Amino acid sequence: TVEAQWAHQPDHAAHVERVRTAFIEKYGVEPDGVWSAPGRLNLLGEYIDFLGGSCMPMPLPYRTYVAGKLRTDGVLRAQSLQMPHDERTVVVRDIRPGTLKGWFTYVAGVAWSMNQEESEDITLPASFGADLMIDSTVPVGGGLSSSAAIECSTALTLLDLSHSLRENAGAALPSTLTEDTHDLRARLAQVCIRAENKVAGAQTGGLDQTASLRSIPGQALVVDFRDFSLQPVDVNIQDANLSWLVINTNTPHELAGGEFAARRRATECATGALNLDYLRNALPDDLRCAGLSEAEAKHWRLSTVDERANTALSAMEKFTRCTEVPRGWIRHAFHDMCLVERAAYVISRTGADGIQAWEELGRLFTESFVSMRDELQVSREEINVAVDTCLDAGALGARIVGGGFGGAVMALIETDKLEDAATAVARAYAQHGYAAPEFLPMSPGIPAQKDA
Ligand code: GAF
Repeated sequence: TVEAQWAHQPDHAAHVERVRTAFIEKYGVEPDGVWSAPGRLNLLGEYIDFLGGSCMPMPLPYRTYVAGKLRTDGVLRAQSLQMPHDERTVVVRDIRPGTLKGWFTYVAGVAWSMNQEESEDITLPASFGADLMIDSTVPVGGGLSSSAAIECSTALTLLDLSHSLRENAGAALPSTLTEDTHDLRARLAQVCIRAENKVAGAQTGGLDQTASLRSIPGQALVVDFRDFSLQPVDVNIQDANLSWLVINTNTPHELAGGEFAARRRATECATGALNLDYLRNALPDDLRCAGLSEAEAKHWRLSTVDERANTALSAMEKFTRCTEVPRGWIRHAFHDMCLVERAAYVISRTGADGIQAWEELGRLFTESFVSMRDELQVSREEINVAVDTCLDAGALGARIVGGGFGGAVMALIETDKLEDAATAVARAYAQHGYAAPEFLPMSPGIPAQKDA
C-alpha cells in the first residue's frame, strides 16, 4: 500500500553548516559569511499583488542558503548544490537583461538590479565581486517562492559583502545602511522584484520578495500592495488543534511562460480602462464585512464582485488598449481581494468565535480555490485531485498556493486528521498514476537574515 512521503523537518543549523562546507570544498577558503532567505506560504490572495490588492503570506521553514566571499576584481562566480555541474561566472558590470539563462538570472539579476538604484547606498562599488555557494530547501517551481528565496538571500549577501568592501577602502557607510531597518528591507524587496521582472523575465508582483525579506518570525502578514504597508497577523492554529497540510504536487510551474503575464496584462488593463492607479481602488475601502455573519458577508462579496466586474468589463470593451477581456480573470481579482480582507477579519475573531471562525477561514480558502480553478483558470487535474481529497478527508479548506498551473496545495485541517489526509492524497495520486506528491512539515519560518 502507498504511504505519504514526508520531507525532513528542515534543520536550519545543519543547512548553514552544509553550505559553508560546500563553499570551502569548492573555493578552498572560508566564506566571509552565510545568509539565507525563506520561501513563503501565501495563505490567501493570488494574482492581486500587482493590482494593489492585499495578500497574506507567511514565511516557510524552507530556505535558500548562500555562503559568500568578497572578491575585488568585479567578477561574480556562483554554484548551486542543486545544479552542481552548472558553475557560472560573470563580470558584474557586464550583466544585462536578456543575456543570461536559468537559475543564475536570479543571482546575477540582483547584482544588476542593485546597480540600477539611484542612491548610491545599494549600488555595488566598481571593483565589487563575490564567490557564492548556494543551497536551497525550497521546492523549485512549487508555488512556494523558490525564486524570491534565491533573490533575497543573494541581495543580503551582496549588500553585506559590499559593505566590507567599502569599509576596507576606508569609506564610511551611509547611515541608511548601518542598521537593518524595515526601510532598507523594503528597498531591497524592490531591487529583487526588478531583478525578477527584468533579468529573470517573470512578470511577477511583489508578494514573494516582500514575504521573504519583511516577514515577522512565525507570523503571517497582510501586505497592502498599494503602498507595501504590512499588518502582522497571528494565525494561532495550533491552539485550535489545527495544522497546515502543505503538499508539493511535483507538477512544477513556470512563471516566466506567457500564462502568468497574460493574466497580469489583462487585469492591469482593467485598471487602465477604469482610469485608476490600482484595480483594488475599484472596490470599497473596507472589505472586511465586520459584524456581518458568514452568509451575509458572502452575499455582499459576491454581489460586489458581480457589480464591479461588470463595470470594469464594460470600460474595457471601450478601451482600445485592452485586447483581451477575460471575464473570469477580472472577477477572480475582485473576488480574491474581498476574500483576503474578510479572512484577516475572521482571523482577528478566532479568539472570540473559536472554531466557527476557523471554519469560515477554511471555506474562504476553498472559495478562493474555486475561483482560481474556474475563473482565473490556473489549476490542473493533479491540483484538483489534491484539493478535493483534502476536503474529503475533513480539511476545513484547501487551495492552490502561488501562481498555479501546478506547484503546491495547502489545506487547513485538524491536527488529528493530518496524517490520514496525507495518506489519502498519496493514494489518490497513485490511483491516478500521477508522480508521488511530497508532504512538507510546517513550522514557523523567519525572514531573510545573516546566519553566520
Ligand atoms: C507568483 C508571483 F511571483 C507573485 O508576485 C504573485 O503574483 C503570485 O504568483 C500569485 O499570487 O508567486
